[in-house]
Amino acid sequence: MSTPLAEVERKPLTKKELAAEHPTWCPGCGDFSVLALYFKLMEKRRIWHEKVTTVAGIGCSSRFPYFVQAHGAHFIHGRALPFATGLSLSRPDLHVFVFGGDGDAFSIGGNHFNHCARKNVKLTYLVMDNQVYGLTKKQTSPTSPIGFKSKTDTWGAQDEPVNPMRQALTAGATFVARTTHTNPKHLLEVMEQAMDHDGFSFIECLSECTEFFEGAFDSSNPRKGGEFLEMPQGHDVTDEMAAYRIAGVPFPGHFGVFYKVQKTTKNAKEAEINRRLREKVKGLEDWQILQQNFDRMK
Ligand SMILES: Cc1ncc(C[n+]2csc(CCOP(=O)(O)OP(=O)(O)O)c2C)c(N)n1
Ligand code: SF4
Ligand SMILES: [Mg+2]
Repeated sequence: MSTPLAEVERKPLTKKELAAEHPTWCPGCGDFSVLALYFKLMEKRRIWHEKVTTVAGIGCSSRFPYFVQAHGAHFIHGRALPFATGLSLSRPDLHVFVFGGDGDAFSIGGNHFNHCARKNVKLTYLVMDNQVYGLTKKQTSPTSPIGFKSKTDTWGAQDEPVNPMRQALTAGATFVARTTHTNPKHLLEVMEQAMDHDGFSFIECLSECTEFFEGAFDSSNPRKGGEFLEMPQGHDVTDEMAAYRIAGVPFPGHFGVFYKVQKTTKNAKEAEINRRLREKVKGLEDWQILQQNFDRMK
């Protein structure tokens, strides 16, 4: 049997070939690191231009697809996941990556997050959590800690923040992990594992906003005197209750894969429905199937 062309002739894409316009993020923004590791992942896993699919909502972090020289969409604030769901269901040959911020994911897009997770749509959602609204210049976000002073809480935030790990677990996500922009090796490993997961994979990546919340994650960064804690020894990634408990460890908490189980994806269920329906209309052209539907509606 001959080797497929793609394997013999194509070299992995380089960063130069994948980079589009120069990122407009502020110097030192954590989002640079996520982009660099995304390029590394494409190179390492030999994902070609026509297979790279980067979707985002609105926010500094959501500018991501602009900076990738491949297919992608900068969609509506909080609506990246419904868009990506359609893409994932209709193009099983692609792995869809979705990037966004904490506001995009847990405020305006909170509803979509829960439903995409429970439906187990096959895609990877990486939230660049800076615990603030960066693009709109420092409002309290759903993950801002109590006491954080912003333009919307000049006296300091008072509301209990969302815990992204617990939110994802409760919503029914089948892969839940946490990493940080200051640990590139860890970030790449987690992204790779998420990509290999057959289902909805969620990553919270701490990504510092140097402009509006400088030093927010120093306590998780050994280079700044903090501590990077991996998952507790012997943690069973299929134990949901254990994952939930670990997610409750006070900030900066643990990093790694909290939870990973295999469940039937929305993609597989839809494919099965399509297969069964196709059986019923076997031998008919697409236009004849449409005609039948119209006739039924008369
Ligand atoms: C429907 C809608 N509502 C509000 C906005 C204004 N807006 C743009 S980005 C943003 C929040 C950005 O915060 P986050 O998602 O955390 O991303 P970051 O900029 O921090 O990366 C808001 C409120 C908008 N663009 N569209
Ligand atoms: S405002 Fe914050 S999140 Fe936005 S680019 Fe600047 S450092 Fe990054
Ligand atoms: Mg943010």
